[in-house]
Amino acid sequence: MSYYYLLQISLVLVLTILLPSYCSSMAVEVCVKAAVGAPNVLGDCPFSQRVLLTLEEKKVTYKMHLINVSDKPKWFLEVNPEGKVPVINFGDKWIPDSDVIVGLIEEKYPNPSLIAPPEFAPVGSKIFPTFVSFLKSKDPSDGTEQALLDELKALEEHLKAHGPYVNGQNICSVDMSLAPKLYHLEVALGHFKKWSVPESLSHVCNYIKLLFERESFKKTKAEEKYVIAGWAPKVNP
Ligand SMILES: N[C@@H](CCC(=O)N[C@@H](CS)C(=O)NCC(=O)O)C(=O)O
Repeated sequence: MSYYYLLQISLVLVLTILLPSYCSSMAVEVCVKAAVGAPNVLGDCPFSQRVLLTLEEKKVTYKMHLINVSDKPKWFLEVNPEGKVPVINFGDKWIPDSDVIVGLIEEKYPNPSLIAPPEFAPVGSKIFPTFVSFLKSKDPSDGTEQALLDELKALEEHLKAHGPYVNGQNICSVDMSLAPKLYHLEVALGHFKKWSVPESLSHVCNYIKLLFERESFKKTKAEEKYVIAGWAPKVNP
């Protein structure tokens, strides 16, 4: 066997087997929020959980950095001057914004696909802001509760027609975004207002149950006490 033949074989081996397996073994790194008052515990950021959920559902190996957002480490601010979590690193630079991040995860790890039809992208998108207004409201007659109920009813109608998930039988990117927000809604409104999603919205209740039962969700959620601690200063400033 000639020297050049051996060299060629080695090159092919490196390019087709060793290099790809080395690259795929390099874990994706992701910075997420640490719990309020517990910097070594996963915190209550719904945007961070959305990214973690997406990685979990796609079975991507990742290394998590917990960031104490009230005392951000110097290295974190150097790589991400805006200082918000989540940020992700696929091997070269840190990328912020959960919308951008989940789009990139989908591109790099297309299986299983979490892509939803574009017309489903806005489903449930006003639930989080209406929940926050209702949570902060001190005036029971200011319409914030009704505004939230209207958004939940719209989700109910969507799920009735297309459920059990937003895009049918399989979970999709819209569910990844909504699940952590519905968790905050349940925990914070339950705690601060003794309020819960009406049982008459049966498709929404079933949807919430399905989402919260998923292993990916259980693994990436913040403990209830940290969700409450996170909202407390906003509810009673
Ligand atoms: N639009 C951003 C929002 C991210 C965001 O607001 N993160 C919060 C935590 S939930 C944060 O980093 N807060 C700390 C700060 O703003 O200093 C996304 O979707 O990633």
